Amino acid sequence: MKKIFWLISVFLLVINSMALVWAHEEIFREHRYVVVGYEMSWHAAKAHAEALDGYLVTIGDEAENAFVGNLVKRSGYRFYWIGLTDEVEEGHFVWVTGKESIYTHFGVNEPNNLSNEDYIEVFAEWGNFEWNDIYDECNRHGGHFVPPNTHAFVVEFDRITTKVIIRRKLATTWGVIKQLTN
Ligand code: MMA
Ligand code: CA
Repeated sequence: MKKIFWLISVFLLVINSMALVWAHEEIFREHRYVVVGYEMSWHAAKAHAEALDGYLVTIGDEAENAFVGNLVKRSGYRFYWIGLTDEVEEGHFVWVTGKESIYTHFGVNEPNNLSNEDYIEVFAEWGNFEWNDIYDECNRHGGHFVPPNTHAFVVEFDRITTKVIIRRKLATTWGVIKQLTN
């Protein structure tokens, strides 16, 4: 009887710890995109993306912007980092991959660099997935409150890395994942 109790406890512990990270993935134009539901600064998200052998998502046109936005929205998150910053030179936006920023999708009056905002995030609930520059923090929006568990980041992979590999890498980084689905 005691043994069963312990077995059930361990089982519940494992199930519970699996609820730490949500990750959703999908393929678009031969690239794989993974939404990682883990709240952290832009720099930390960038480092995690690179640790997975990917990079914070780069967005080259309207179709890709809509694809990424809808993927995040379906996965239930409200805000997400993309791989764009002007931290080196104010007003000069570059992608984490070094690519020049040509296509942009900033909201009206953005980027406004309010108190020196250098990192680009998207509010998935804004109609057309418009971009905003913000601080290197995932939960400080001036007077606006960002509820917990709403901020994610999107990792892009050039090659079609298999789900199994990504799952293993995510597991190595965070130990556990709750879901990896289309
Ligand atoms: C407003 C707007 C943005 C700015 C955030 C900071 C909600 O949007 O001024 O440009 O980044 O506030 O909270
Ligand atoms: Ca802004």
